[in-house]
This record gives sequence, C-alpha cells and structure tokens, in this order.
Amino acid sequence: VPVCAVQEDALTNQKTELTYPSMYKVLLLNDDYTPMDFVIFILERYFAKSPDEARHIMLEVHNRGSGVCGIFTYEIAETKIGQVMDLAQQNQHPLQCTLEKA
Ligand code: TYC
Repeated sequence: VPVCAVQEDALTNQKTELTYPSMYKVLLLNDDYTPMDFVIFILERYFAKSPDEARHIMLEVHNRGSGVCGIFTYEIAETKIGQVMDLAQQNQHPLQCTLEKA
C-alpha cells in the first residue's frame, strides 16, 4: 500500500507508516424501468455532474449495463449509495447502485 506519510514518535523514535485510504468506484446499474431523467437527476444531485456529463454517464449505463459515477473512500461511497437507493425507493424505481474497489 502506498505510504503517504511517516509519523515518528518524539519520545520512542517509533516510526509508523500512514497509508492512503483504499478507493472505491460507485457504479450505477442498468434496468428496464427507471426513467432516464431520474438517473440524470441522481448524477447531478449526488455526484455533482453537469447536465451534459450526467446524460453521457446515464447513456453509458443504458447502453453498456453499468457506469462509474465517481471514485471515493469507502465511507463516502457507502453514504452516496444509500442516498441514491433511498431516493430510488421513495420513487418506486428499481435503480441499483453499488461499489467496486478501484
Ligand atoms: N434503461 C433505462 C430506460 O430505458 C434507463 C436507465 C439508465 C436505467 C441508467 C438505469 O442506471 C440506469 N428507461
């Protein structure tokens, strides 16, 4: 794992290697029922995509089965997945969002 800093204890001279956090891709999965405009809205609201970027990613998911919304640390990825799944469920869309180690 790549080291981002070495921490040295002033009294014992004990060195600790601090490593970068693992990163995770958040993926949207295609289905036959979720409206395209809803997926575009999700990408704008939770992943800060421009309208053009959001449409591009949505079409990639629609045509290829999945697409990357962003790359985050584990906790942020899980939070965003929860937000997406909650809004999809509230609107009774079967949209699926998942994560994959980057
Ligand atoms: N396939 C959906 C439709 O034709 C659109 C869609 C795109 C659904 C992306 C989910 O993650 C998704 N309405």
